[in-house]
Amino acid sequence: MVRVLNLEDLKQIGRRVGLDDVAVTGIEPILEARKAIEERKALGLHAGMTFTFGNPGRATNPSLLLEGARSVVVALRRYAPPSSQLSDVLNKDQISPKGTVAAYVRSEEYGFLRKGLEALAEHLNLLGARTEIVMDDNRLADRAVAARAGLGWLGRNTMLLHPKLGSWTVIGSIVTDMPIRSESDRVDDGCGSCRRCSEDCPTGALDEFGVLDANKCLAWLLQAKGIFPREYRVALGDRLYGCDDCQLLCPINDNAPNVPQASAVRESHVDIVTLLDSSDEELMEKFGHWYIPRRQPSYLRRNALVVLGNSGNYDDPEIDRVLRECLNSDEALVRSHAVWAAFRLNKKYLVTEQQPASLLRDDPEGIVDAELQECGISMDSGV
Ligand code: B12
Repeated sequence: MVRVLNLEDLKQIGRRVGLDDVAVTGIEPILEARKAIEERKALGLHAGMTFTFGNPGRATNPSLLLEGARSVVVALRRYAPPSSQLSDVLNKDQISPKGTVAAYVRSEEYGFLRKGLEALAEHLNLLGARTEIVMDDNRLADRAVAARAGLGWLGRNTMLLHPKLGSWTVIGSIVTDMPIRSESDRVDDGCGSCRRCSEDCPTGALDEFGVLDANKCLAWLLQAKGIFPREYRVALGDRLYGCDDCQLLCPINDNAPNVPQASAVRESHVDIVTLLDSSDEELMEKFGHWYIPRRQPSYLRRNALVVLGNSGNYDDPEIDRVLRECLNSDEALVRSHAVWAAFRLNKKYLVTEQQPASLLRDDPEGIVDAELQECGISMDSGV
């Protein structure tokens, strides 16, 4: 016979193991969420992403995650918002270009969340319950289940907004066969008429309430395959991984309590020249915990070159050296973005000094040629 825990017990245990809030919901399918995912997919707003879009029916049906499932325990873990933006900490004339990393990957947040969920699941296991942990993967729409459990509302910026803790949180769940009673109600919308996130989004990806157009979302474009879309390269600014803009000015975060500095803090700003000088192995060792398309390090270089192009850094000889090397890269993806970066930094000479045959080699999709044309660079005349 399984002994049953109540929600207050779970919240208390959660706090001890690093989970800032815990709530419980049932295992019934989340029909509104399924509808939302399917509608957005039909409209192409998912921009080819898989994740929960791969199988919306499964991702919104927690009962499929564990045989005999009765409850879902959903937990939030807070992380520290970015304490400074790159522009606040750098004097561009003095310091080599840096790329900004989103706050949620500046520390081991998903690792801490998983540890907390494992510790909480252990309590349930000791009472005889079976458990399945799920977080940030394709099997469950984390925000939808958290909203149904009463951990917050789904905001205009699509984030789960906790009325006290705000949005700088990551979400994970434990599906269990233990029946847990929960009186938590859904939290009412607190965004009201506020449109800050829509106005602040650098690419206008959040025009409609609670709907993200991933075709325009910089966080997604940094993770998507192919060339970085030309129309969003300038808007990318110095973002190298992720984008925090839709949370940065969200008023719900103004009153959130401070988060103690996490241990195992990682770099918040990555040196772009060092990145571009690194081998494939070094890049994967350092950034392998990021979502990198096809696990190909050339995508890190692609993104770094857009950041470099936006750096406004004209005089440093190191920039010329690294751009020359990228223009000689074996990868057309790297060469084409190096063309753009050189053009944007007013360094066309770096391109025109190249041998056309070398620049245009091994480029089945013609992306280098297309980039040269877009930049108005003719390799024959050098103009
Ligand atoms: C794919 C994905 C992305 C994509 C697309 C994001 C998106 N908005 O869809 C990209 C790469 C752009 C991305 C970016 C980010 N992500 Co992300 N991402 C995911 C992932 C894997 C799936 C999200 C998803 O299902 N999208 C589909 C769309 C349609 O879902 P949605 O916008 O949330 O809409 C839901 C609601 O509208 C709901 N719904 C509609 N009507 C109703 C009605 C009711 C009653 C209910 C209950 C629900 C409901 O249904 C939809 C499906 O759940 C989740 C992890 C997971 N497995 O859930 C993390 C997740 C959403 N990401 C997260 C984070 C931290 C981020 C970033 C902040 C990272 C960064 N700094 O760059 C940004 C934020 C950008 C943003 N505004 O979303 C966190 C969010 C935590 C939170 N507090 O909200 C998650 C939950 C990961 C985690 N486990 O912590 N992400």
